[in-house]
Amino acid sequence: MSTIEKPRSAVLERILTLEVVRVTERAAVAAARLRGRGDEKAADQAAVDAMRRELNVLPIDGVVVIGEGERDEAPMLYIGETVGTGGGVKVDIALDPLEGTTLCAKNQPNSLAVLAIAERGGLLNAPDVYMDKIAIGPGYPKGVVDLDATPAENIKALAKAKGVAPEDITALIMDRPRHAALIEAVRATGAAVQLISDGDVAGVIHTTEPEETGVDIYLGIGGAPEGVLAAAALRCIGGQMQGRLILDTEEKRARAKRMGIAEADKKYEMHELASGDVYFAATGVTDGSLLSGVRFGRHGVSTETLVMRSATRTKRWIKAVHPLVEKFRTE
Ligand code: VTB
Ligand code: MG
Ligand code: MG
Repeated sequence: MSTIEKPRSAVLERILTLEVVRVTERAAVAAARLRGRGDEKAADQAAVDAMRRELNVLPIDGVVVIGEGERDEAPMLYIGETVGTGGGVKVDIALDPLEGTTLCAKNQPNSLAVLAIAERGGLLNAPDVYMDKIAIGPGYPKGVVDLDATPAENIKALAKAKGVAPEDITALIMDRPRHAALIEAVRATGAAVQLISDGDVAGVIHTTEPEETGVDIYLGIGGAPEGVLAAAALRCIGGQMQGRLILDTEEKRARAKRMGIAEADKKYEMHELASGDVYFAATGVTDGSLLSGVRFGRHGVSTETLVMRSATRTKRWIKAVHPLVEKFRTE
């Protein structure tokens, strides 16, 4: 019943699933060593360095189009940085070596090492600004919710499509003062609001397994890089998502324009955020509802990774045990 959206792409065919997994595994282990130390920057830097090293041994001609950190001066894998050994397939890369730096620093659930790889041109070159997002899981009629509808309209439409009362809907929203009106509007419908402190890539993915997570819809404003990464994930799993960049200053509009964004208030559909054949991988750093975190055990380091591909909709959960702990040491 699930339709394959596009014939298998010859371009990405040669990128082995396991190679993508290695990249997020390395970043996750590096960050996990600094879990719970209260030092977000150090954990982020460790993840960035590990991811860069691992990306650079992949047989790809890669360009980073979504990095992260501009906004909070976090260490970056720079937008425009070329990665890989070169000469291989031409791909665009979106990454967040440590998504949820604060979660990692506090050793709280759902920090992830995240990577998406697409055919050249397949990922929106978004600046590191905020993005307004809406996402739901698979199985709903197209357009049942919309970024331009009110929260009440969206909750009611979703409840109707699900065949339940608005009271039976749960919306996941980041706990921020900027969401006060949104939270109030959702609660006014009778729906439940689940607040998260950080981590909206995981947040969006939560909508795809409502039976497991209890989450039906993701709403609110988070990072634009995380929006593109979340869209890449949903392309692989199914579901619906829209996003709109928040370009609320002249400086941001100019920056977006330089990155090729002509229409400042455009509402992006999921397929415009991430198109063509896309790989998505996430390894758990801290324990979470999607993935277990890294374990430093007596017999080695254990990791858990979800890796998926949009062309085939294959999802793989790769649990790995790495007895050779030395390989994770930074050179
Ligand atoms: C957002 C969100 C991320 O950080 O970027 C958030 O997309 C930062 O938001 O998932 P604030 O500026 O309001 O703190 C995360 O939650 C974690 O990187
Ligand atoms: Mg980051
Ligand atoms: Mg992030």
